[in-house]
Amino acid sequence: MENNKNKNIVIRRDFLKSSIMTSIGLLIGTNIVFASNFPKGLLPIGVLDGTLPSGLIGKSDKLTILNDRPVNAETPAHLLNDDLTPNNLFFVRNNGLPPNKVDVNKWSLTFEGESVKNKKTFSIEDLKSKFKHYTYNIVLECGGNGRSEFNPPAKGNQWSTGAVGCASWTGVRLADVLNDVGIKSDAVYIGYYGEDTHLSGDPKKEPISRGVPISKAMEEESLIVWGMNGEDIPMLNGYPLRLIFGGYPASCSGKWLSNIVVRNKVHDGQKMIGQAYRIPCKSVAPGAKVKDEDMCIIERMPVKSLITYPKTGATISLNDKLPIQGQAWTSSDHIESVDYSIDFGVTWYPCKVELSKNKFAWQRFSASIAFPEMGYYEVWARATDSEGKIQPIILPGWNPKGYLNNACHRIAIKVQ
Ligand SMILES: Nc1nc2c(c(=O)[nH]1)N[C@H]1C(S)=C(S)[C@@H](COP(=O)(O)O)O[C@H]1N2
Ligand SMILES: [Mo]
Repeated sequence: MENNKNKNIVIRRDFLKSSIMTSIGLLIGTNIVFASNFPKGLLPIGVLDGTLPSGLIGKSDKLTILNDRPVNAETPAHLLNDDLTPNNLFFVRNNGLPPNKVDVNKWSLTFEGESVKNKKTFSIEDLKSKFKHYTYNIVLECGGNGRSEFNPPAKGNQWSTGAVGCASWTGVRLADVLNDVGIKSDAVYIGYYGEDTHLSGDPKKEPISRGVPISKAMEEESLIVWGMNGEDIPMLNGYPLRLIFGGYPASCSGKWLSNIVVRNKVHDGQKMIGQAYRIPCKSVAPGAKVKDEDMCIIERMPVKSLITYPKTGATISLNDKLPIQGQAWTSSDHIESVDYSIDFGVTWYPCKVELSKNKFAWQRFSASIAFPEMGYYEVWARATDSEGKIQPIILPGWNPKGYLNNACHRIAIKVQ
């Protein structure tokens, strides 16, 4: 049965491949320029859309809701055009249920674990008064962003491109606080605990408790923050206190932060072990089953970009040039260049790329595009970072849980 089903899908794909250009062309009412350049298995995106209404506290109804228990909502690409993503548009990825009531004055953060010299607790006021404040613009991107493109599909939230945002975060350096607490020389990892509760309602179960290597914790951009874009952090994004680690999967950036453990081994909290937030240590064939011991923790996130203007599906006159804008980001020092293509990746032209305020912020790119004739086009963008790493055009390394899809973003344009 299963086999037959797969066979049908294959047959259907071939059928689609042969007739797709005509039928999609009819559907969008135009011809598809450069159709002969379509990579195998790539379908035009001009016919896809679907944003749902929303009821998220403090969040815009323009977010796309993937799940409401726990809450998971992403930002459509054209709403990520700002250098700083507004708080009400910033994506939400919850693994459990946010705390019911938060009293900022009673909130505390405790440092403990086998590699602290002495257990120590701070109020938010202590953190604010004892340590120097820093503000950095930092991108948070869920490790599963782009999962919806995996084939065979990966279970979990079917994020398209919007489990990402860049905000200005204000707080103190984690390193300053760790140095004040005093850590032993055998410390290798930190782990976080938050005040959210497990979906089951069982208070003994953690929804998530992840962390980072001590070297990452000690970086200057690694923060404990209370401010987001000059305001309190929204409830759904971790009010009143959270961690921020630039360039790592956002799952490391613990929300509703109440405890930090300093570990003498890799932290083994909820979703650090098994297959969660891990990829095969060595690449595998699509659909492969991988043993837990052959899965490695995701650390640095790959280079990526999004076209944030115009919105996919835009129409333009052949006499006009199309201005495009977008954001690109990396876990290396900075974005070196961004190129665009309007012929399905055959030829590429450079975009203008702005400098960022600090490492781990995203960088704006722009270009002005002239089209050769009327018809359906796709604009693709491809970023290269300061380590020379380039985005792949299609889904890179399939992995069982659907992480790290940094394939080029593309938008549909109709020229008439
Ligand atoms: N306490 C706690 N921290 C958490 C989570 C969570 O469910 N609980 N989700 C993590 C994951 S998987 C991601 S992608 C980011 C999402 O941050 P955001 O909701 O502010 O966008 O928070 C991380 N920190
Ligand atoms: Mo995530």
